[in-house]
Formats: sequence, structure tokens, C-alpha cells
Amino acid sequence: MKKRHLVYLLLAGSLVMYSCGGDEKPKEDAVETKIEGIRLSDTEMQKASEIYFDKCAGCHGSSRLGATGPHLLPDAPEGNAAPGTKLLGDAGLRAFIENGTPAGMPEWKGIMADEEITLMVKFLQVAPPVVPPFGLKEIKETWKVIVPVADRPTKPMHKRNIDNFFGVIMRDAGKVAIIDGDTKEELAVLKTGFAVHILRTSASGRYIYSVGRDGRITMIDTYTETPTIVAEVRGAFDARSVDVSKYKGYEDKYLVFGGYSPAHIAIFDAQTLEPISVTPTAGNACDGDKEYIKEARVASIVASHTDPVWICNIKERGIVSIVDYTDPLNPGITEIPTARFLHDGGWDVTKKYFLVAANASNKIVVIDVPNKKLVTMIETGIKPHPGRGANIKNKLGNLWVTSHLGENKLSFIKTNPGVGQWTVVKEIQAPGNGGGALFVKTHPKSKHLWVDRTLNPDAVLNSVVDVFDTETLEHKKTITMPEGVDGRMVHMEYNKAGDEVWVSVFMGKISAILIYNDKTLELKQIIKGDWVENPTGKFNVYNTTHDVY
Ligand code: DHE
Repeated sequence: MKKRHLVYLLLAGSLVMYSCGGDEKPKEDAVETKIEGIRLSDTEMQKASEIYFDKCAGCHGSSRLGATGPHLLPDAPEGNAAPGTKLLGDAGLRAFIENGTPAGMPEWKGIMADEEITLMVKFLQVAPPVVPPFGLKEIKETWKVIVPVADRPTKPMHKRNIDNFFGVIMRDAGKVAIIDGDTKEELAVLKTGFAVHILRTSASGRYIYSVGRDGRITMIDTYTETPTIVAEVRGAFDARSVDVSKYKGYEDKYLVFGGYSPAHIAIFDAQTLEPISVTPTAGNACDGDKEYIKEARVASIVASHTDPVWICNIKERGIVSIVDYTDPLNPGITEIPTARFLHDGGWDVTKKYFLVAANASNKIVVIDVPNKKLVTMIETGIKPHPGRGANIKNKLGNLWVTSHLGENKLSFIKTNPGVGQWTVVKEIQAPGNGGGALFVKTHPKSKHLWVDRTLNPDAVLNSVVDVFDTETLEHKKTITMPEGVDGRMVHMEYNKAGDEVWVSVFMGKISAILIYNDKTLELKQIIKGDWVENPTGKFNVYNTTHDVY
């Protein structure tokens, strides 16, 4: 029998098995993967790949080469301090998966079923599946215009206030709900693909784009009577970020997409999602020519308001790429070496400086976007995780805030010129021990700063959010989970007026969206029902379009 390699990939939301290098079609359960006594049937391999993509690839890399988390290869790559998974063996791997680590890996016991953990223990000791090419040609084959531009309305077909619409991700259902923020009515629940990660809005606010862990981009039109999907395309097998061109004259013209696997930057027509160009992101790491990184995933992306550029953060390389989209076929890319591993970030209040977490270096990197240069790198704490951060103003100056995954700390970086600019001028803690915070949020009209503790291992702490006074930076209230819902609290988003905060409840038995009055900090409304399934990110159209945070 000829040797063949099995490749398992997420396609259109489901796992598909490829067979390369052989002449036989794979048959369900016909072949066993056997490495040093560990056997996985085709079905097991498929199931394990699915779990891996869903729960592990984000930190350990699509090809298990490691990123924020260590590599998960059977034998350690040369020079890599982390042991091979074969050396850890069944007991070692099980202990890590079940209990997590102080470095920030969550405990999966209770989230993954016992048989799933057993399967992952086996899967991690065999060689990872190979990722086949997925370039412009393959992307084009997935492109679908559902409603051509000529058939779309030229003005809204309803009298609702689109600026205050919320797009809400229903992660595990692979859906996005569009909710009218004024009336709290659910306007549409749209099938957008496997585990949508973030939403971004077009420069005009008309379109909402989603990107999922299956690399699928879905374009939603809010002008139609009820929000409708008008185009979709797959940019990679796995992805986390997307944004649009926002510079004057380029509004709603181009869309940029960051691939995790394959790792590339792809540019699309923002009206139709027709693919325009693909630029691989592999290259040398930020510390010179010491290491060539093939799986250089694209983490956060943000569109500049002052220049025709996107900022794309190349995670494993620690490179901030400033992508000029005036010639989208041949985008001009300025690479700025910074620190590893770049993850999430947002604008300072002037929208001239972009601040991004280099989470493996415990730093926040500051980029001067109009001048395309590194300003500084600021040590803040263990694994900064700001989301897009939060901009507040008080007697200390204009401050941009980050929370931390690895410790209980909120760091306030002064962003305005003068003594202390680009330094941490204040650090505070939330009640209770440990980190696990994922997001902070405020609004220019609010006097409050909100922070979650979603990944804290303590069930009490991961089900609350804390609110601080932006003037005094004193803790004001711990908001606990109301009765009738169950899970962890995650991600806050303000309405357009800045007087309401929406929080998701996910990873529990009863999902919900909680709406709080930002002045009184009292619960106003709970949105729940069959259609509310593990909600994660919520994106207000106005705030997302204008980067209000
Ligand atoms: Fe996220 C933002 C990647 C886990 C919810 N997440 C981001 C961004 C990146 C990223 C690169 C920044 C996008 C941008 O601004 O352009 N996230 C990853 C991972 O690689 C990781 C660690 C593991 C994974 O496999 O995905 C991961 N993220 C999570 C979660 O577990 C969360 C809580 C729920 C989920 O979706 O599984 C989660 N991430 C979010 C949300 C945002 C986000 C809601 C957008 C925040 C915002 O306000 O912009």
C-alpha cells in the first residue's frame, strides 16, 4: 500500500479530511495513525483536530509549533526548552489539560468531557496534520456574492437607528445576532460560520463583517428591512481578525483579513468580498535574522483614520506591519520590529498612536502610525490583554488602560506629551486574587472603567465584572451574576450614547446578555432565550466604526 498523509481541516464550518501523496480515497476508520504505540482512528483524528482548532490552536499554533503557549510536538524542536509531548506522556499531558497552568492556560476539566481529554492526550503525542496551500486561487473558489451591489438598497429600508445596532457573536452556534440597541429587539440571527471571533463595521457603518475560527468572512447589510448576509468568502482555514479601509476617499472600499493558518494578509473588495491579493507573513523574528518563522499568524488589525493604512500585528515574529492599501494589488508594507507575541490592542485618544500587547514579553508596544515608527515598549505586567484598551482622562493626564491575563493588575499609560508620557503612571487591582482579565472598556461620556476576569480559575471571580471610577481610579462596585443566568462574564460594550453597558454570560448553563445602566450600575435588562447561545463579543455600530473606547 502506498504511503499517504492525512490532513484534517476546517472547511465551511466542518472538518474535512484530505489525503495527499497516495492514490486511495480515505475511508472512515479504515486507517489508524500509529506512532510509537499510540493509535488514533480516522474518526478520532478528525474529532481531535476539531477540538484542537476550537480550543488549543489559538495559543499553541495551528501546526502545534507554539505561540503564547509552548509547542505541542511529539519531539521538541532543536533549541526549544519545552519538552516533547512524548516525554510528558499520558499523565503529564492530562495534568496540564485538566488543571491548566499558572502561566495562563485555563483548566479544561469540566469544560472538555473526560473522553475528549483522553483523546487529546493521545492526539498531542502524534505528529500534527499538515496544512495544504490556501492562496488567492483557493480563496476565490470560496467567494460568493449573495446580493449583488446593484440589487442592494441605496438607503435604509427601515426607520431604525443603525448607529445603535449591536452585532453580538453567538460563538458556539456559529451565528451573529443583530440587536436594535434602542428597542433591544433581536432583528436577525444569521449563520456566519464556525466560532466567529470578532466583528468590525464598514467606515460608513452600513456593513458589519464577521470573521470566524474557520477563516470565513461574512458581510451583513443593515440597510435591508432586516439585516441580511450579502456576501461571504473564506480567507484562510483559521483566522481572528478583519478590518476595512477608513481613510477619507477609501471609505468602504477595501477589507483586510489576517490569516492564522495559512498565515497571510489578504485584501478584498469591501463591497463584494472579491479577493484582490494575498501576502504571506512568514519572515524573520523581531530580534534580527536569528529565527525564520513560517507560521507567523496575523493577530489584531486596526484601520487608521489619518492615513490610508492598516496596522497588522504579526504575532510570532513580533512585527507590526503597516500596510498601505492605495495599491491593494501590491500593498506597500513597512515592517516595524517590536516584541513577541503581538496580540490585541487599540488607539490612544488622538488615534495617532496604536498600542498593542506583546504578551510573551509582558510589554505594551507603542507605534506612531502616521510616521510609521516604534515609539517605545513599556513593561506593564504578566501577559497584558487589553482587548482594544480604554481611554480615560483625569488629573494624571490622558491614560490608556490595559488589563492582564497573568496577574491582577490594571496599568494606566500616560499618552499625552509631558512628564511621564509613555510610562505607567498608575497601577491598581481588582478585589480577589489572580488575573484572568480579558477586556477593559469605557466611553468618553462615562465616568466608569469596566473590567472582566473571565479566565480567572476561581468561579466566583470569573462570573463578575468590576467597575472603577475614572477620576479617582478607586474601585466602585463588583457586579455579580444576576439570578437566572449561569456562566462566566466576558467583554463589555457601550451603547452609542455611552449610558449603557452590555456584558455577555457564556461558558455556563444559561447564556445571556446583561444590560447595565452605566450611571447607577444597576441591571436594566437581561436578554436571553433559545437564540442566545454562548455570546462573546458585542459590537455597537457607532463605537466600532469610530473606534470609541
Ligand atoms: Fe480572542 C479579540 C485571538 C481567545 C474573544 N482575539 C482577539 C484578537 C485576537 C484574538 C488576535 C484581536 C482582534 C483585533 O482586534 O483585530 N483569542 C485569540 C486567540 O488566539 C485566543 C487566545 C485563542 C483562540 O483559539 O481563539 C483567543 N478570544 C478568545 C476567547 O476564548 C474569547 C473570550 C471567546 C472566543 O471567541 O472564543 C475571545 N477575542 C474575543 C473578543 C475579541 C477578541 C470578544 C474582540 C475584542 C474587542 O473588543 O475588539
